[in-house]
Amino acid sequence: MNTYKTYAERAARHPNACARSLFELMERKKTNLSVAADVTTKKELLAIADAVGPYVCVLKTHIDIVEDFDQDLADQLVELAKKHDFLLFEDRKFADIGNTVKHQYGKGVYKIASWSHITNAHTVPGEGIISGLREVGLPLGRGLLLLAEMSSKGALTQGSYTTESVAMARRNQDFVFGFIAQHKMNESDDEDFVVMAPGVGLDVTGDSLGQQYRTPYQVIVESGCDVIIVGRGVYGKPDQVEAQATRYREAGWNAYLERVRQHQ
Ligand code: S5P
Repeated sequence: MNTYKTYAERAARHPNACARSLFELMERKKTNLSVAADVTTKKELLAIADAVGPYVCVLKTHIDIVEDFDQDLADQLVELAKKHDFLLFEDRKFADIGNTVKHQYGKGVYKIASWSHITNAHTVPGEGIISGLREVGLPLGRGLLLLAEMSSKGALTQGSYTTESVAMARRNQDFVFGFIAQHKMNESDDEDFVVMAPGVGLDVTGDSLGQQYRTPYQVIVESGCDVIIVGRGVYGKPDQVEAQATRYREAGWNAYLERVRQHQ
C-alpha cells in the first residue's frame, strides 16, 4: 500500500501539487510533526511559529481565536513559513454550502486562501462544499483535507460517514489530497491520501472536554497515519516549547522509520 512507502517515494508519484510539496519537505526536514498553535494573541502565535519552525512540516492555526489578528500577522506567518520551510494549515473546518464557504475562504477579515497553503472541511453538507472551496483555492495552488474521523469522544464521524467522505475525496483528487483522520484511508495502490492525525500526546490520554490522545507510535505505525498534530503537548508549557517540539519530532520520525522498516 502507498501508505507504507517512504515519503520521498510518495512525493515523486503524487498527483496533487500540495501533497508533493508536503512530502518533499517532510523528507528534507525529516519531520512528520505538525504543531497546533492554539493561542489567542499575535505575539504568542508568532513566538511559537518561530520556535517550532525548524522542527515542523506544518504549522496549524485557528486564526479566529487570535484576539489582535491583523493582516501583518498573516504576512509574518507567511515569512516564517518561508524562513523555516513549513506549510501553513488554517484549521477552519468549513461546514456550509459551497456558495457560503467560498466567501468564508477567500474574503472576510481573514482571507484564509491568500496565506494558508492547506485548509479543511467537514463533509456533512455534501460535495458542494468541495466545489465552492476549489473555486477559490485551486487557482492559488492550495490543497484541502476532509474531516473523515475526529479524535474526540463520541464523534459521529464513523461508519458510512467516513466511507462517504473518502468517496468524496476520491472524486475530487485535483484539490483534495487527504484527510484529518485517525487511520489510513487508502484502499488500493492506485490512490494515496495524506492522513494528518490530531489527538496525539505522550504524557496524557485526554482532557476534560472529550479530547482523546494516542502516542505517535500508535498513530503512525499501528494506524498508518502520516502527520502527527500536536497542540498542548508542545505549547502547553511555555518554557519548554522547543524541547517538546524536538521530542515529538523525534517520536514521530522514529515511528515513521519503524513503519518503513516493518514494510520493507
Ligand atoms: O478530530 C480532530 C480534528 C482536529 S483538526 N481533533 C482535533 O483535536 N483537532 C485539532 O487538533 C484541534 O482543533 C486542535 O487544534 C488540535 C489538537 O490540540 P491538542 O492541544 O489537543 O493537541
